[in-house]
Amino acid sequence: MTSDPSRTVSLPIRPLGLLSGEAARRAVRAGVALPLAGGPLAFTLAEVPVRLETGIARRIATPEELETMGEAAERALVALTAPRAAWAGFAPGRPLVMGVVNVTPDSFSDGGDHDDPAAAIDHGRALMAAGADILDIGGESTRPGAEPVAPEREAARVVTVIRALAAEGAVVSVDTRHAAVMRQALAAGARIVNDVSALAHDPESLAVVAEAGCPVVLMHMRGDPRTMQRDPTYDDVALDVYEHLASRIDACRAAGIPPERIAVDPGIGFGKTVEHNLDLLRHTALFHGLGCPVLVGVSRKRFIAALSRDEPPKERLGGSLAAGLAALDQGAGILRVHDVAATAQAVAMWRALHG
Ligand code: PMM
Repeated sequence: MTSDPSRTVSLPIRPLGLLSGEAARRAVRAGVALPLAGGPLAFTLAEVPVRLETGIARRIATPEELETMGEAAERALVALTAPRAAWAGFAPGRPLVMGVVNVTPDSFSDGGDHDDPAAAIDHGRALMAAGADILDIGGESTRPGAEPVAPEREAARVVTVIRALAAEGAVVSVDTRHAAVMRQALAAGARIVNDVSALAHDPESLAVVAEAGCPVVLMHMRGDPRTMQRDPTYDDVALDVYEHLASRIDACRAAGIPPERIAVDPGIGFGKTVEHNLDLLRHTALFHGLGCPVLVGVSRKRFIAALSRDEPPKERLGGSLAAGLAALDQGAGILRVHDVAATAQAVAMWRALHG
């Protein structure tokens, strides 16, 4: 094969007709399905979208047909089907629960609940006890319209909390767009960087992550939190987000961050309308073509209320679970959530049914 190894496979292939558990294993053995990211799910059909001047054509193909569609499709299939390496020390195959600890006065979901370090540490402990695999600790609200926080202030909010929880054995990710905060958080014991700008906001962030050798979450965001909800438009939201994430994986690779360390996230609610969010969730399986674990954050987000009865954030658990489970049905590997106990229980049930 004469492919350029510095480029991420970007031919998008959307797996359809998903099977799980024993049915998936039998269909793969029978040659009528392909494993999705190594399993436990498998797909029996795929949609291959092609951008034309007149719009997007979508061809439905069987696994057999995909294998005859040329080199780019062949490489995309390898990325879609290959078993994943361990990420952040977690073996693949079991969905992870990432519990949110916002040390902020103004996050939309829990702002002000734990903005003093002692309360945040207690909250982190409670989330670990409730079954969180990872604690995602952030000191800057990225809710729509939020004003940026100076990195020194942000670091001051999170470092004590990270140090305490990491010392107690938590796997901590730091939710930040700022290289200086990443550096201090990693020095305090954070093991993962979670950046809603996919390491594009701060020119030094790629180097910080490359040098630390740590895993990273690349999330898609359109614009910045202050302006992102002002009439977001896309040609095709799933394809545009896919291509953006592919280009950020390329930027990481060029900076010395290998794809095995990367998880990707379509960024639900970040520069998206309700319909964009739904479309992205329906296309979760597409993102496996990037070859990385897929993280999804739907917890308590506004689109849930918009589709229901305009409930406030803390009354959005039902919609959060339904959307999270829909993402698991398409192979999402990590759910970023506020309600850890309920999510861990839902994941246990999902695994018993689909694993
Ligand atoms: N959402 C929020 C903040 N950080 N990070 C990732 N990777 N994915 C998300 O969906 C995400 C995030 C906003 O939610 P919050 O204010 O409740 O933390």
